[in-house]
Amino acid sequence: MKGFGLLSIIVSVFPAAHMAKVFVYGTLKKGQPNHFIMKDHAKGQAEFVAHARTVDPYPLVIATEYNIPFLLVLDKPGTGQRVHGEIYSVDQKMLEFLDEFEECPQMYQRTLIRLEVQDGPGGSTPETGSSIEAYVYTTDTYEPEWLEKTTYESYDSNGDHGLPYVPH
Ligand code: PCA
Repeated sequence: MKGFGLLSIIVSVFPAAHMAKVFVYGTLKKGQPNHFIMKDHAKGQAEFVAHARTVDPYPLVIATEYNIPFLLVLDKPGTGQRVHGEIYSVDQKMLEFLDEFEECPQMYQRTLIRLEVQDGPGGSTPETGSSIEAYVYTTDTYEPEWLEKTTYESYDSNGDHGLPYVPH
């Protein structure tokens, strides 16, 4: 059969083999303006794994005319806060959609970071307090003045910062 390669055999035997973990900290979180994407099966599969926070601190800032949240990767350790978010297990189709949606690699770059697992829904959730790696959309292409901005521990589009996300 055409296209029935080794990967498709592995995936059919171990469906989890092609799942990737993604940590979302911004508009993709529950209750935030782009969360609908994570629930849209036409875009692929995304299953909530657990709440988590970054092991290392990072500046999470809100920038551009659209009030977009960005996690900045700096070469200055210790700047920013331990950022809270949600880990999802996503299939290849969703990962590809998210890369396109997040304009990766032009606007964001998908990098691996270490997370401390907080509460999850149980079942196969990794243990609370354990550390796991997941992909996250960070950026290293920011304006110098973004470093002067307020940093947030937990993003909320409707927070009292008064900078709601502008869909575009
Ligand atoms: N979407 C991605 C990166 C920032 C954003 O708004 C997220 O929620 O993690």
